[in-house]
Amino acid sequence: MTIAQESTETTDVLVVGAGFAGLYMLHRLRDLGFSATVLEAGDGVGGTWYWNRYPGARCDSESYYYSYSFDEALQQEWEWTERYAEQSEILRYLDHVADRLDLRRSIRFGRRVAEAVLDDGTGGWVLRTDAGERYAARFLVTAVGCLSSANIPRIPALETFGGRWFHTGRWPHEGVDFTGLRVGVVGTGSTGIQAIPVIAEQAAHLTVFQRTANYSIPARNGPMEAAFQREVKENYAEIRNTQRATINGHPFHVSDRPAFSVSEQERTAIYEELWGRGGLRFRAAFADLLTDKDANDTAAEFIRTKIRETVHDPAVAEKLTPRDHPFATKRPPIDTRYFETYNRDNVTLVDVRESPIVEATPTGLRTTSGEYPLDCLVFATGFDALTGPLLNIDIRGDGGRALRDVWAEGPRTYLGLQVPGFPNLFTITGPGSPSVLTNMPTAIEQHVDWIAACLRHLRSTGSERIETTDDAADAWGAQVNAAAHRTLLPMAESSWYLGANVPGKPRVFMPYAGGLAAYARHCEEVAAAGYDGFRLTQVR
Ligand code: NA7
Repeated sequence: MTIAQESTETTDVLVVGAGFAGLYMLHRLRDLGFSATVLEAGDGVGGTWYWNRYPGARCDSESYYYSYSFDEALQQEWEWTERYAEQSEILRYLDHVADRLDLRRSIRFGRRVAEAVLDDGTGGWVLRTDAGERYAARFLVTAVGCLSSANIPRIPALETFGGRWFHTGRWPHEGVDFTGLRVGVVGTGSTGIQAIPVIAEQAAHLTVFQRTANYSIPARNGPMEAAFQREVKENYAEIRNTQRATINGHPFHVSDRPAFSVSEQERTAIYEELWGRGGLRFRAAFADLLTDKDANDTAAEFIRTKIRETVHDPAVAEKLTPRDHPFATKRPPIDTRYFETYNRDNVTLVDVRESPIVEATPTGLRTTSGEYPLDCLVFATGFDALTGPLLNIDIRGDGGRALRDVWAEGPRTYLGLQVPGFPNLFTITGPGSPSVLTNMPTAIEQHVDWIAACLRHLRSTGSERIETTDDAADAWGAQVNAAAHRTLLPMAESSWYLGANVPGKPRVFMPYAGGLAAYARHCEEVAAAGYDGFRLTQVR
């Protein structure tokens, strides 16, 4: 054994991360008879749902389909309690899965991977944690999530701020009591929109620092009705098939009628009906909302009217009205009484595009329009999405080349699954795959199943190395770019899909916008053609 030194734990496969992706990957690997270890930075399973414990944290996809589909008994026995599960319920679910499948014995908790180096001699991977422990395996699978690297704004003099500050994605496990406090929230993305109404109810005063006004649809959360739960369970096979057959991995299809195929009156009635039902289905109202700007304008204007109707102060309503990007070209949030929150006496909205944040002070935040006194600050400022979680690890491939250098101009992958020059490394929901444009568990299951089948193929053909080629990655990159430009998505210039939220990050549209079903078909064809675009090397 040359991959490992004596103190190195060695397995066939190493998986980094024990969220939805890592847990299922481990289960599939075990099923296939591979030895595998999962390295997880947290002290428990859950990934996203382990770290994001901020007030109001819940999933924007409905609970009955934001879940695993691979285990019929699991989906029959688990009882969701709400239409949208809150963070603690999803964490309970993942804990249950880990116990049920006896996964914990292969997971090393509290291990943050700092470095992953391809051993040129053996062709395997050697990982080092930040505590200096070493792990080795022939194959490495990253299951690090797309939204796990916190984006903390560089506010001058933040270290002088006398109160506590938090990022929503690293929320203290013991919670935060805002009673009697003057709280500032920076950010009005999906997270801020969930947290703001809840914090406003507890805090003495809440000041919201908004950079970009956002479209948001009411979630209409509520308890999971027993009859609906029964109906879902009876029809799970069909529901899962629909999820796999759609663009976003949801159990409903985007309408095939264009927005202007109906009269204005009918269109408004359709929007009203979907607004009343709540949730992400609103985006599926018409076929062309994401491809035709005029069609999109009809949905955008409908939402703007709702904002004006809801928010009593016209000046505040105007600030909350999104105008700089088409509807759903940034991740569309859903909410519970978000716009209504601005009618409260204890809530102030500050537009930081109009009056930018200048610096933190010992007693608050100063913008160009003055100082706002605060006892604590909440950064709902999102993530260094997709590439951040991978680049936080110093990944070195062939010839010691660093992924950070290889991706200096933006990510380059084949299918979001592999990177040329990084053999035997698979990236679950990596950049270039549909990932964040979908219901994540559905995209994760598709990737894990594909990787598992690939590893089985390598074993059965006596192959010890798989590596994608430059040509395949270039061709795929062109397809990712073309798919994005067939939509309006690139029009949102400040979107994290483009990396625009992180100063200095290259502007490249990262997820594959051609739809999950088409993507999965393509991956199947690649495998069926003998792993077209990959080079497989047999054992010598
Ligand atoms: P998002 O969607 O990236 O939202 C972050 C918000 O924070 C957004 O309003 C940003 O404004 C704002 N932001 C970021 N940096 C700053 C600075 N420096 N100053 C002021 N405002 C800032 O992250 P979320 O956590 O809300 O959602 C991420 C995903 O998590 C979501 O899609 C769900 O899947 C769950 P901007 O729009 O960039 O102008």
